[in-house]
Amino acid sequence: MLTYAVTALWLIVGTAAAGLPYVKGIFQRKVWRTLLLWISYIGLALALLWFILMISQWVRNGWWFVEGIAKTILPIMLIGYVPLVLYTLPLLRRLRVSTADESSSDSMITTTDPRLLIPIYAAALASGIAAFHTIFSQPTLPGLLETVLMITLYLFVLVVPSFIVIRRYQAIMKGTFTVAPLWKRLLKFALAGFTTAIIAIGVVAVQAWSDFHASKLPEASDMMNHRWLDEGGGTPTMMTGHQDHADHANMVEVAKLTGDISAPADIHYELVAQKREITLASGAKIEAWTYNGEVAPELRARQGEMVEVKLMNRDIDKGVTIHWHGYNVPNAMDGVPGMTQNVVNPGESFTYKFRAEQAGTYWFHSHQQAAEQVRNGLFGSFIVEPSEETASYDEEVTLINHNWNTDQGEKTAFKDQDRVQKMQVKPGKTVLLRLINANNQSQKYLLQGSEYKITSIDGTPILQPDRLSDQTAFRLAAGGRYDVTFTMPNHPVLLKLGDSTDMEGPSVVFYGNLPPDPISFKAESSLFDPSQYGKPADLELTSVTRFDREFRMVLGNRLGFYNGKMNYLWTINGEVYPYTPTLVVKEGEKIKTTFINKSLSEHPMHLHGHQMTVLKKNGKRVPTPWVTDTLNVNPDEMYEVAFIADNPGMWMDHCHILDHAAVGMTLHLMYDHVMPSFEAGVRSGNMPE
Ligand SMILES: [Cu+2]
Repeated sequence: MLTYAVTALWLIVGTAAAGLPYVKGIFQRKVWRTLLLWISYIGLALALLWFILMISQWVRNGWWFVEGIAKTILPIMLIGYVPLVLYTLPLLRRLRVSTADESSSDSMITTTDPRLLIPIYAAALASGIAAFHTIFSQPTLPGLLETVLMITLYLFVLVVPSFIVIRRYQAIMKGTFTVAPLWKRLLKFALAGFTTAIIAIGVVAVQAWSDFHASKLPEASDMMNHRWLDEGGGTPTMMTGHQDHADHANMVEVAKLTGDISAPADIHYELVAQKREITLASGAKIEAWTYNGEVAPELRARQGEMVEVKLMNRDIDKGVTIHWHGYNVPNAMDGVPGMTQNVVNPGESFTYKFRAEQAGTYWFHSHQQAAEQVRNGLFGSFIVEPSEETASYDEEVTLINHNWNTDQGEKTAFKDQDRVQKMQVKPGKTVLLRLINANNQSQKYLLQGSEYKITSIDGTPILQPDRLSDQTAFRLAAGGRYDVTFTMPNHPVLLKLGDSTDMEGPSVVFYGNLPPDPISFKAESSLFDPSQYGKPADLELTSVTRFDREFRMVLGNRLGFYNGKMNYLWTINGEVYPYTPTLVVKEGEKIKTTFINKSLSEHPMHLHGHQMTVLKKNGKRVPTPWVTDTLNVNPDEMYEVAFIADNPGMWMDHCHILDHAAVGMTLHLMYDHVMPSFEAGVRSGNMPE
């Protein structure tokens, strides 16, 4: 907003200044020049404010939030503003107090001085560029080439107005200048503005044209970016120097990374992907894509069991897979088409088999064209009971929420329940709620009528969880899970999705004898913060002082093309997949990743096959590090997380707002001794994003 206002101000100043030599009358001149000077002061003050805001963001959030702007926009702003301060403002000040004969040629020379006018146009254009880039295209990790190119294009656009100003000045100096009638002057001015705009549009169009062509996805790819292998500053890997790493011994293919599945299955499920019309509790209908014709079927296993799930595809045209979200299965069972398997087309099947090592609340979903398929319903819950029954609960409820496209518009529901659900629970009983957010954005939950505890985050138990008051709301990342327990009191307990003031969201009423009517919610007074909750767990990664590799993922946004379509792009390190870097690690290493969100949206960052331990938030150590597989990173936030590279393979690391991943907000983690087995793209029909 600030930069847009500054741009507008300089355009006004520029227009008014161009008319300076033609103002008639001593009084009018005085007013005109005074106004000009003051508007210029305001413009300069606002530009200064922009600069101060940038510095303060640097101080508050860190260098990575301003690095792109500082390297590209700041030089342009300086080119625009330094001459303005050095020449234009002193000239304007002198003009205002000038007592010279107003009709003299001296005055004419001063008011048409290029040093008066060109810096104003330069400031206007610089501010305009700053405004555009702040919202539509934040530069991220720019190279010297990008900076030089931007400055060159900027100077190029300034050529036309500068040329006109200089020519008029030369005519005056030579004495060949004549004052043309007003309409002629206005026409000339408009023409000059028009030409400048055409040149600016031309520059943007040429860039867009080349972006459009460069954005087309390859027909086939092994999903690695061989031109940007990021080794995180660690020791050389087998992939260093981009050598053909297949030459080495001890290489292993993704398809072979199944883990030991020779033992017979302890539990077997069959899931048939199929289209089915589903009716929500409210009567709204969905043309759903389902597993087994159900909304969010639940698969259960006991820790230690060998789980076998046969996936069949009846009629999902583009094919399906199953990805076990948050579950660290061996790579070949991860369900990413084109990376860990081929997509399961109609009439085909694929059997997943893995040992259920982790207990807790998880979910599964298709990873083929995930933005569309998950939205349409290809997901379910996956619950693993601990091998040793330590459960301290009597009742257990899985609540998986999703946003449906129905014939009556968008509806949020727990499974197919988009209204109030009522559940009877005997007072004194302990209730475990397994909450899973299968929605495409973070969600707020309110539990009122009882104190409660959050006993587990993303499947990992919290050590000695504190009691939370029923005025505390909590928020789950897209794809995240919390286990919540409470003891049933003598009065009803209410759970609600969404804001307390909005009664639209689905809710659950737990009651002993009679359900209350009507139900109401109080506004919450605080929001749960996992970074200071319970007792700090004794986690291996919290005491590590030196990591083997450190990666940086700067999350940004820019307007651009993805696969030939104009989109608002969500970028990692300034790029969209397949141009995002491939992170390379060696088995056994300890890895740190820093997420820096300088974009305008939250991004739930999800790493496949590993759990991340959150170490720092905004540069400060968190009091209670916690383990997660889906970390919501809000705008202006910075998190440091760590993981152990203990699950060889190729793994996706992406934003779980699946629409963001679909336009490129994804990259891949590659173990250096692993070779791809599959290909993605239209040739194979494997569409993982
Ligand atoms: Cu995102």
